[in-house]
Amino acid sequence: MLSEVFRAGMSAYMAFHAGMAEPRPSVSLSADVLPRSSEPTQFLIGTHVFEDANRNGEWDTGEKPLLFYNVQLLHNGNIVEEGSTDKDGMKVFGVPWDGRSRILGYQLSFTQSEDAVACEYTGPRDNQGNPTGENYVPIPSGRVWEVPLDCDLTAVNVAVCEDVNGNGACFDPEDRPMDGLPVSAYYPGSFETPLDQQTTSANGTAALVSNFTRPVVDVTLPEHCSGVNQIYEEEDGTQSVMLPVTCD
Ligand SMILES: [Ca+2]
Ligand SMILES: [Ca+2]
Repeated sequence: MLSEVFRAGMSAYMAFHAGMAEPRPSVSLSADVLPRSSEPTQFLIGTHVFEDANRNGEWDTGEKPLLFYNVQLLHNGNIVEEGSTDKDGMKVFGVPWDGRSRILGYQLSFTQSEDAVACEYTGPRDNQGNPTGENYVPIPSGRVWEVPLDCDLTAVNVAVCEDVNGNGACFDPEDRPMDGLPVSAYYPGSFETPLDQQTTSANGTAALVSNFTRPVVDVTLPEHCSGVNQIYEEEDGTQSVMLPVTCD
């Protein structure tokens, strides 16, 4: 797939760094392009990392962005800039550009941290089985590489109740499930952008998904209520958070 923005001299590749115990993809991208426009003064290179739930290698509406994955921009092997994927699973860098010359020698390196769930790359590969750089979308004065991953996302089940019988647990017949409460999962220490956000249902529960193994769960309670949550990990790895609440 070629966009009108590029007319010649383009090559791109991605490569997994193999040999890891678990499939935590590291993807490197390289752009070598000859853009046509003479107006822009920078060229944008980025990644869009997402959960490819249906494993078709493409982003489909509703497929979850994967946040807080580290992306490095390298030029001739040296790190120029780095940052994390945002709420849309995107990290885009601007590189200097005179609007005419080729963009050469840039790479994007993408890694997941130790506490990220295991994922498998589902995008296009070359005949050696390595991910290729064919999977990108052109944007004005730039391109964004799609990084589709099929991940073993962590499920977090949340239950919130007014603990009427005061035994520190929900699900007793007299307890009152609390519905309509916002619940969010956060990457520890990053409380501005939730990994997932839901609202408790009529039975006081919500199911969150996370691309990290130990998300922080936040429940917004009514002002006159308070509670201390209890976290359980079930045998299948599912995490459950029970929040028995006392209200004035
Ligand atoms: Ca898909
Ligand atoms: Ca109770």
